[in-house]
Amino acid sequence: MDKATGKDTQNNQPPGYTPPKVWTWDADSGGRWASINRPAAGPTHEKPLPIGQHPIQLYSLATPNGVKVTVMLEELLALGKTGAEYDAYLIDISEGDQFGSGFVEVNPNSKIPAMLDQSTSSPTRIFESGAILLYLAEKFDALLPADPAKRTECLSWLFWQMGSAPYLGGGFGHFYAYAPFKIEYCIDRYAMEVKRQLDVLDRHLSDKQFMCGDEYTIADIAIWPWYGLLMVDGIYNASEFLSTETYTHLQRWAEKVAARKTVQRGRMVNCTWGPLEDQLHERHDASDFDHKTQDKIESKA
Ligand SMILES: N[C@@H](CCC(=O)N[C@@H](CS)C(=O)NCC(=O)O)C(=O)O
Repeated sequence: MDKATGKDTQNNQPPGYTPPKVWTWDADSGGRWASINRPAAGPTHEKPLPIGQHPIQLYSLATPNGVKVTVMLEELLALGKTGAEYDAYLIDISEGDQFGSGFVEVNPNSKIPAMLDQSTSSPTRIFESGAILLYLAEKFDALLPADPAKRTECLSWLFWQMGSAPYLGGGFGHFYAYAPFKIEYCIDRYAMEVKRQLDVLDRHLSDKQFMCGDEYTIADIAIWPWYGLLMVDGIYNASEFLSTETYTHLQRWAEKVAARKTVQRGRMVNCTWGPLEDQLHERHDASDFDHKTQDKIESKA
């Protein structure tokens, strides 16, 4: 420990490391996403996006942010909103598809999910999962309460999710599951914050069925793929580490949402891992769930 600064540089990684005056990119820093991460925006290669027949074109992958949108579209279709028919194309972020020129035109931030609505007078691009959920809810007048006070509460939770989940994914998930070595300081910092967030949700759900009361809304659709999946061990295998079973109201909500047919369908779209029968790499028609899952495709090959 340096008495003057109060800093413990010997425990730095590597020992004695102090950040230089100006940071420079040292290519591969290790970790699961090291090969695709880079400190600049914009396309790296020419690659137009495919475009299908349906009003909605989705370019995505079944990570929690992607699942929000496929669940939303499946919910809308289940409500009879036929204008929500969609083509879902796979964007493989481990291969750098998010840096293709066509994708960057739809999302300058190079992250899935990104969407194109072809039913407007000129195609409308929408990026950021929260903005996509709000756009679809307003377009189809569904899953967002009409009453101003309830709508405001719903949007507060939607934006809560957008601000909070990076601590769960980029913070806790990264250091607990993906970093090339375990760093107690980082894991402790983010485990503490994630447990605080789980407690926020648990207390809120103690006297209601869904995030905004009795109505299932885009707040549930946004929150479940992160916090609901964490509760049912769908991400990071961390439920034991975080003692998630102690959040009983949240657990009840997580299981109730997980049981929805629309959620089960949404989770399958653009999914490239797990059991083959749960992987629907691309979705262009409702019947694809019956005929085009990876188990069926591979058994024909
Ligand atoms: N705030 C964005 C976050 C999107 C995001 O982080 N997407 C990740 C997958 S979950 C991604 O595309 N990562 C690719 C990369 O970082 O290059 C949203 O909610 O849409």
